[in-house]
Amino acid sequence: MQLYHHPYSLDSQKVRLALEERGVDYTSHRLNPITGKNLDSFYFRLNPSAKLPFFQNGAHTIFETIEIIKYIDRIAMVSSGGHNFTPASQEVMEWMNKIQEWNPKYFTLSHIPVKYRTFVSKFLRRVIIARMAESPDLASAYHRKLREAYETEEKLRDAEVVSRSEEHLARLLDEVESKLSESTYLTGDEFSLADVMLIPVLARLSLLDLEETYIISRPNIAEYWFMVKQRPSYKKVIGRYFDGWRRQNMLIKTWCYLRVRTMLRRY
Ligand SMILES: N[C@@H](CCC(=O)N[C@@H](CS)C(=O)NCC(=O)O)C(=O)O
Repeated sequence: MQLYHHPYSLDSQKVRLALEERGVDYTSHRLNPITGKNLDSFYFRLNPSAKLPFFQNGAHTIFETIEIIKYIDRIAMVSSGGHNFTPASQEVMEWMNKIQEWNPKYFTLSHIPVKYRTFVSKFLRRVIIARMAESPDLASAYHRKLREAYETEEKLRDAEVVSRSEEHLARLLDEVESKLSESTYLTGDEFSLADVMLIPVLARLSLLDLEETYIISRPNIAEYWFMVKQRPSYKKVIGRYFDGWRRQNMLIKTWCYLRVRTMLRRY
């Protein structure tokens, strides 16, 4: 089983947490979307949307986060022979879908200083153009990606788009806060796939230095966040890249890569 993912990608984090929690083995392929590695032609041929995560098991390919997680859950159930296994309940599925409905893209980008955001976006447009020249047979897919990049920039200039995303997130977190007043985890006293979906959202808020506004202000979520960070799966998938000094380290490395490539005009 092959997983194309990256620690920066929130949806990839969800899938990797599910793999760790369910103890499923896989071959990992890291493609950094900030440096445009997901735009390489080999990946475009596998997955024309160039998005992450992407899952492949033999001839079977899956592009959607929730579908990948459901597949992982089935594999884990089959390989355990059904022991100690309860399939995801209706409630777990509802929470998974509800969390997935919040798209972190505009929210995240709107919290990145304009200077960095513009630099990365220009870099990625150049990567797309360079890859298109190398693989003219993929031109239409690359053109679509370029249009997508311009559309994202346009949407970010629309204050309505950003505030809608903020309101959506606040509503979701309010609902989580109220649910966590009744149970330890999102859907009861046992950790479930609904928690797997929620943890990366909280990690994103923490990465953007927004814990105070969105997490600490909600005491049940704050307590939950502290608790789930102790899990080995969190440490392996997220903590190892973003806790404490590691966060600066990771961001600086990516930033230096982009600066050097831009200076050398190598895209
Ligand atoms: N439909 C996909 C969406 C995944 C998605 O939006 N991935 C983002 C990162 S979390 C991505 O690949 N962004 C890079 C790009 O769009 O080029 C899913 O449900 O998994």
